[in-house]
Amino acid sequence: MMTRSWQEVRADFPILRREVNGKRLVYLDSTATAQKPRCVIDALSHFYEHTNANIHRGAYSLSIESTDLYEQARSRIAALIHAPETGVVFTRNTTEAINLVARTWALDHLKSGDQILVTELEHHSNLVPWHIAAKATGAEVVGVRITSEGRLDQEDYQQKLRSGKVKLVAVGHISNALGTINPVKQMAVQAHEAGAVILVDGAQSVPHLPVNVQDLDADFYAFSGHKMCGPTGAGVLYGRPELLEKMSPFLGGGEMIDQVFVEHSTYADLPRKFEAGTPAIAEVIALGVAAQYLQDIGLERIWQHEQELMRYALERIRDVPELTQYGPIGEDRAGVLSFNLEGVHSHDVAGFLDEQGICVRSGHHCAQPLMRALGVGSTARASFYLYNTREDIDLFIEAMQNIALFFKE
Ligand code: 7TS
Repeated sequence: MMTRSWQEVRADFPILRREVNGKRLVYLDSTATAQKPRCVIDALSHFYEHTNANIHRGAYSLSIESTDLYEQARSRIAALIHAPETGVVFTRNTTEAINLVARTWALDHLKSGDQILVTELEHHSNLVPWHIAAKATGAEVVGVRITSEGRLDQEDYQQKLRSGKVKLVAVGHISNALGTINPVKQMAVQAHEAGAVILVDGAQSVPHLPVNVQDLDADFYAFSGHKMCGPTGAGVLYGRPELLEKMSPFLGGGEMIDQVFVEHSTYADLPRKFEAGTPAIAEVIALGVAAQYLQDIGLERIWQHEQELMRYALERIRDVPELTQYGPIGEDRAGVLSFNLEGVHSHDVAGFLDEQGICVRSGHHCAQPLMRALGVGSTARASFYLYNTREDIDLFIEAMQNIALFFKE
């Protein structure tokens, strides 16, 4: 395939042509959700215009076509993350994928005296499900500390594993609030040596860099379609098939069964055992299209582009001396820039940027333990994706300089 320029890639995203508050839209919040390319938008309407029928039930052509497209999406996701198809379960999002494990594996395996090891970097959706599971089983949730640079303290991790009580490690691959890339491959080896299974929250990794769940040796890996240019409503849980096989089902109902009697039932083979009810068919199909779109451009190339933008942003923020950035400086940092402007609340920063058509998130980023560890109430956050350009960063810096000046006067 011909290598397309980043300007051509950017042109695939219709929303980026609109204006906000009379200004060119500068979208710097892909960490919250990514914009959608034309092919994904078209896949949704094409499905409803041409194919719409429920899956896995009809003997008629439309239903067979619909089922084929849905299963093709599974193959594309499996190829994207190098997983066997039996290990790819469609969920609504990362949150549901993690809750699935917390409501099945965790309830089946944990008991009083056991520990679930999380970290201070986690998004709330990789904390709260474990709090619920701990309450139900009597297990305890323990957290790995971060260093002052915003990295996981690996000594603390190893020391906590040595308690011998840890049955599950739940860790994010990339922090949504700081962009820290955690050494999850090494952490998986150590978790396994300690007799624990490891769940990796991949919400911020799968959209941005090549991921191979088998090479990482993750037992579970969760991510959301909407952060990787797919529609909302479709996400993924990868689970090691040997583990999924032995797990209790999450939701009961149609689709996930083999035989149903009045008094009891048996369950379908993987992965359908975990897909009860009519799924988000159109969204899953469009997610498959998004996965193909990212693969055609190349995840490694997308990663390099984001790294380049991040280096440029770190260089340019020197022009705003009132700005403090959080997070590690180095190879282990994704395209996420969390910052505060001296004396100005992050919500006000976001509001002023919005007046210039610039979208950034502000607040605690669903990472309250991290905010406490950093000793800040909130931050503003700019994040970069394949459609962002140096010009976006220039406009952002210019606007930040104006905000700083405004608050000085
Ligand atoms: N895990 C991480 C690391 C995330 O960044 C997010 C969403 C989730 C889990 C939850 O994803 P969901 O699709 O189930 O909602 N992060 C953000 C964010 O940073 N700003 O808005 C949502």
